[in-house]
Amino acid sequence: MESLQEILQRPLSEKEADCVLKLRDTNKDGVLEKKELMNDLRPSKLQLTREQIKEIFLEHDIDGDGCLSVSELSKAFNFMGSSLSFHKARHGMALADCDGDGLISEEELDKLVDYFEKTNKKCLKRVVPTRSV
Ligand SMILES: [Ca+2]
Ligand SMILES: [Ca+2]
Repeated sequence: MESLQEILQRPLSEKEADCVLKLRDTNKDGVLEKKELMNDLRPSKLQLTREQIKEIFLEHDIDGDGCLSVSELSKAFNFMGSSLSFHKARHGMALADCDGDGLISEEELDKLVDYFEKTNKKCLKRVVPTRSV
């Protein structure tokens, strides 16, 4: 699985470019300025609004069925810099999938955003982030 750093080393697909723009374009004018590119994007410093998190999840609906599968979730977590993204995707799925169909629909997405925010806060509490491979 690729990290954001690895993704940025190759040409981006249009979806990925949109996502990067969303993460980087802090003043939302659709143009990436040098100082925006220089922002530290480590997860603990990512200040995403709920709407942004939602949009990023929705943009990872790779097969376009309007729902997020575990593998799509895991890519989204990975994109937002989460470690253990697959584990978190499965955990988030278990928490947010109310009807148990194994997919996150748009109505279920709110719970997933809650989960993402919770796991991100946990990261913040850690004084020294551990990097496990
Ligand atoms: Ca999908
Ligand atoms: Ca569901």
